[in-house]
Amino acid sequence: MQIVDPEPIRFLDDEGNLAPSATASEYAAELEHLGEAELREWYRDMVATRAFDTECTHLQRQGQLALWVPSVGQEGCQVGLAHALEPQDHVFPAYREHLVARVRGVSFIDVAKQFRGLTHGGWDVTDPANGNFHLYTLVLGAQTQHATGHALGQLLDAKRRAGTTTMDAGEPGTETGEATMVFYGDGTSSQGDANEAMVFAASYQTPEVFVVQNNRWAISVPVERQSRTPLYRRGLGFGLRSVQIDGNDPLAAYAVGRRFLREARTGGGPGYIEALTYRIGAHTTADDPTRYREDDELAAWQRRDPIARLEGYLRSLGTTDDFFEEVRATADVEAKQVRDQILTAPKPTADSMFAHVYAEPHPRIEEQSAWLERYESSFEEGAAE
Ligand SMILES: Cc1ncc(C[n+]2csc(CCOP(=O)(O)OP(=O)(O)O)c2C)c(N)n1
Ligand SMILES: [Mg+2]
Repeated sequence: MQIVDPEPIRFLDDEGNLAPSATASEYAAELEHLGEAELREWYRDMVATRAFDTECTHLQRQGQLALWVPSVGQEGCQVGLAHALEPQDHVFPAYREHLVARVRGVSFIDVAKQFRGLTHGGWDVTDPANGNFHLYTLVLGAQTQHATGHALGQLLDAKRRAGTTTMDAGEPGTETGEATMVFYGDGTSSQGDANEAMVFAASYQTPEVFVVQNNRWAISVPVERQSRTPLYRRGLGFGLRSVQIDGNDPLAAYAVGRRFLREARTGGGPGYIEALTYRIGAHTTADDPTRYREDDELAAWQRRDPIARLEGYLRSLGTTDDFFEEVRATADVEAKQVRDQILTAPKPTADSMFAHVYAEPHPRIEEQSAWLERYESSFEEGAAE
């Protein structure tokens, strides 16, 4: 059977001209309240993240970070989706969502610290200042399970508030007022975890939005190897509302993200967004993409840079050079601050690794902590042989 895929949803063309696809019209109302001032802040987020990201790559090359995971090229979908979230929503990232972290309130320095081994667990997810932005997850797909579990909890809480205690599968319609968004990649879509998370999401109609940033590569494996069909059709197969968007168009990401999140919060069940984008840089600083990618492919995507695209749109609205220059200069200062701060940031004490294992004191943990203290002090001068 021949299935014809609809055109990916987009509002802006590669130059940033307003040129909505036919598939975009049903989402256009989501953009009506947006003004130039807000779009300028999105632009600032994108440029600041790219400057930070580039600085971290340099820091790694200079031996100051153990590893870095670049997000260059993927700022378009990230900025639109990040701004589509409401403060009460929760976000479960993979490891490349630096811009989403910024918008949710996690500082760049906290993101960078993980890659210098200065923290045993990233930022404090219980601190509301961190915007319900959960920890980076390097075990591919594990975060999809955490997200669906969390969304099930949001659903149960709402049911309890409404006086219901049953948890029947397949019952849409519970207003939760909050949603969960989970990010993962095209390669991760093949993990069992990611597929199981969708089964539970569909069965229980969780208030959740799955976001697959299809950046065309899973390290050296092209997306064609992961799936014979476009990835959004996998979401459809599980019974999720699923669409494909132009992932370098911030407006498309915002419009679809906002609609899907609202539907999730108001009892409409889970959705699935496949954002077509591209990883311009290496997979991580431990990777050399020139060994498996063609220069032409890279060049074609460089011409579709999401930052240049939003710049084009802002210029068409009347934003002038002085704004863009100020944003770039401020981003450079911010990136330089991260460099200065990370080089002098204190190391955590070794026993801080025990601090958050349990909420309350625990004899096994106390025993291990005491052992570590004895072991460490055995290196002190004058310690017994
Ligand atoms: C369970 C598991 N298997 C394998 C790896 C090694 N690994 C790390 S990233 C990666 C590719 C992921 O590709 P994708 O999901 O497309 O995300 P991207 O890195 O492109 O954003 C692999 C195989 C891992 N971290 N976890
Ligand atoms: Mg990928």
